[in-house]
Amino acid sequence: MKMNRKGRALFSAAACAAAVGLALTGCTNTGTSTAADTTSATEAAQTAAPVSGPTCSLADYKGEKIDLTQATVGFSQSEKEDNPFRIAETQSITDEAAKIGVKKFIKTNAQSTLSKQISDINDLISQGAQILIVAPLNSDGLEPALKAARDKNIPVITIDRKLNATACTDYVSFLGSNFVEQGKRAADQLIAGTGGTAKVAVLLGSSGNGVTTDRTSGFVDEIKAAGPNITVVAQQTGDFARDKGQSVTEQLLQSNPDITAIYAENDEMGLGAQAAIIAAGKVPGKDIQIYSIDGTKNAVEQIVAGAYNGVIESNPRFGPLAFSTIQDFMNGTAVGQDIIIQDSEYDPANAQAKVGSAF
Ligand code: GZL
Repeated sequence: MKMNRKGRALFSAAACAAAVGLALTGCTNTGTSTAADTTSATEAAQTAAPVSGPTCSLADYKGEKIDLTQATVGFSQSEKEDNPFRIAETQSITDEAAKIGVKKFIKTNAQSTLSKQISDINDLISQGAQILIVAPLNSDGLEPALKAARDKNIPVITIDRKLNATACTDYVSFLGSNFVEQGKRAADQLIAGTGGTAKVAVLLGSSGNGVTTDRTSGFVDEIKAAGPNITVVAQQTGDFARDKGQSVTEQLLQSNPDITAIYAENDEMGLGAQAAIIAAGKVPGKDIQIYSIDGTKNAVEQIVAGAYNGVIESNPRFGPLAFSTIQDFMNGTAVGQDIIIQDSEYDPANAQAKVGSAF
């Protein structure tokens, strides 16, 4: 069977997708050798914006001063670790605990189940945790666990997703990104990359957390403000998962064959969408552009390969900042109630040079 160039590109991509389980990692989609930069990952440490808002001190919180090298620290992770964001986040916390020499470090994983996160946190408390680092699954619902910690004046540092609770009372501080800004920046990338004209499908994250709400509002509001010829033709959740991102995109492409761009609220869904685009006989990054948020190596490599169009970073490496915040807090320093990290971004112009910073 004689294939034209587009057919060859699709075939090689589909074959590659099949070979590597749709990750398309290290595969090229343009038929040219654009092997991604495989230099070792430079751990792109988080940088926080200067604290401007309210603060919280040990005295304010009514906690007791604890020496981390003599302490038991518990970490409650939310989602199952089949997403590089979660893997990198847990690794960062674990590595920093070891680097600091925490006497006892215990980590749990709620497997994306709220009831399990509540029981995990209660278990950490029963095992003697004197400080808790929590990556909340949802913005609401952790109240029973937060109360259990509060009753023992155990300080809770939240990372990653923000709780609908009271800082410096229910928890000490929130460390995380500005998710509205991430959505806005993704919209700006899409507007620039499409030349201002596109029919866009939005792959929403999981419901019940502020990350999805904010990444959606930031994106939609920026499209309204700066993309008059950009039309959002569909919004559907892919639950931050690759397989669901693929299945939802397959359906959306059938019901909206004129879609020319995808905005996925995390890279895993964006990579699932890429597989669906290939399966539909179209060329990702060209026939249908893809923009997402996180900064995983799998996605950034696809930008290098010309089969993906933009990624806004959501840096998961909270270890150093979480523990430096705890150290300051224990030394009596008033720490910010909201500590907002600054995120980088990847596009076709910089992806080759910056892929080593992806996770
Ligand atoms: C963001 C985090 C999000 C990631 C997704 O801080 O909560 O959850 O962007 C993950 O990859 O599912």
